[in-house]
Amino acid sequence: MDNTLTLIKTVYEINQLEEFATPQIILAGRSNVGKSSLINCLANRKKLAKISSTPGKTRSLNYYEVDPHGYFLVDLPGYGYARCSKSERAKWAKLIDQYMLDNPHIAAAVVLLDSRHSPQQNDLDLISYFKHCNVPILPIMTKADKSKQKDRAKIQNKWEDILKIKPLCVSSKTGMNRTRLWNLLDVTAIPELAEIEEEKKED
Ligand SMILES: Nc1nc2c(ncn2[C@@H]2O[C@H](COP(=O)(O)OP(=O)(O)OP(=O)(O)O)[C@@H](O)[C@H]2O)c(=O)[nH]1
Ligand SMILES: [Mg+2]
Repeated sequence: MDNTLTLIKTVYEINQLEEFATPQIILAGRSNVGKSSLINCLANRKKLAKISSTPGKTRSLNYYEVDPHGYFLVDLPGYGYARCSKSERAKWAKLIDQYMLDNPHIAAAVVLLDSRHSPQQNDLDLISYFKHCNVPILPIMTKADKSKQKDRAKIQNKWEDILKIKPLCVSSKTGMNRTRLWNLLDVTAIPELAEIEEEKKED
């Protein structure tokens, strides 16, 4: 059975944050990298998360519940959006810091990287931030339909050198690696699911 996603909470201000004792996987990445599109692709719905060609569309922390497993995907606001004001950027940073602070329920951060571009400083900064917070990273390369396999492999290797993990290439347009990504998310949020799958194979 396919997982389903339901938006259960949207947070714009620090005082709207609440502690959920539920495993959480963060989705993060530069503005316009394709976070909202990936959520819609995973959900198999066109308009669950708002998509726009204007960068910086998502300005809130969005909690999506994953059924039947019961963990959350948490979409973080895009960063690196040059046209938004300094004070707005500082507000986002504070909201994210507060969300991360003393949150033992974060299982991992999916870091979305554009498969057409070499590693960029703001991607590296985001990765350092999660490392500093002791949050494991799952690198994902987005918009794979927009690049040639050969070019993508070069970028993938560069990331592998830096992260020591090979990013999974996905496309929200074609659905490439959608099921693999769901499996990865499921076992990262609920490690026991990996054991259950193994047992099924042995039976
Ligand atoms: N061809 C192609 N286009 C994509 C893909 N994913 C996203 N896009 C396009 O890229 C643009 C930005 O996508 P969004 O999903 O809104 O990006 P975002 O990361 O949520 O952006 P912010 O909300 O600004 O942080 C839109 O025009 C999408 O249609 C993909 O896999 N393939
Ligand atoms: Mg978005």
